[in-house]
Amino acid sequence: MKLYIYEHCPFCARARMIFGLKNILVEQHVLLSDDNQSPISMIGEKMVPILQKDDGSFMPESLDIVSYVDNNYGDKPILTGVRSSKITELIQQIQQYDYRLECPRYIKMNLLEFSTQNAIDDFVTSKANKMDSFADCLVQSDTLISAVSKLFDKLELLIISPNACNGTLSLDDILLFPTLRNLTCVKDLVFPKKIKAYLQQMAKQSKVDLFFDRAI
Ligand SMILES: N[C@@H](CCC(=O)N[C@@H](CS)C(=O)NCC(=O)O)C(=O)O
Repeated sequence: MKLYIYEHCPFCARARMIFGLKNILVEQHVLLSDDNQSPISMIGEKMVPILQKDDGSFMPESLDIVSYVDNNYGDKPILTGVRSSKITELIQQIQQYDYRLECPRYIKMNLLEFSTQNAIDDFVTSKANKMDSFADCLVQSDTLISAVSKLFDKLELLIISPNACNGTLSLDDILLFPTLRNLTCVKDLVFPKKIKAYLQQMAKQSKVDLFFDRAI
């Protein structure tokens, strides 16, 4: 199987996780951010992740990919744990702030999808009407970091184990880890102890890298 992704894409991280967690080999291919043609030729629109199955057909939508792999590969499904509405709520609250912290940083981190100037320009243009300018977002960093930190204090109390946020792997891990992982690109954001241990353990288990080493 082959997975088409962007390195920064949290939806792609969801799909990557299930392969890593189940120890299933998948070839990962990073598309350039301005490559419209490849995804359109596969699924009819510009969107990643895209899974190319063994039979050559293409599957979009991160959660469909997760469910397909979990139910059809390996001994048995692993996302069996019960979900927590408190985790869902906190993810939604973090997502009010994270995009503005991350987007201006992504383009400076030598990610493969941004390896040409045109790919960077295309990304910046695509966000221009949807959010504050990247320069304005960077100015807001301290305020945004402070808001995320307050939510981290609440999340810290909810993490039951570094191996699975609710104690047993569940869809919550597939949703929570990518959200936290992307925030590791923010240098001045402090991760409380349990959240950091969760990030590090989940990165190891799922084989999805963190951004601490290139945080800005
Ligand atoms: N519902 C989709 C959302 C995927 C998505 O929004 N991917 C973004 C990248 S993070 C994308 O491909 N956007 C189109 C673009 O980059 O132009 C999923 O869960 O897979």
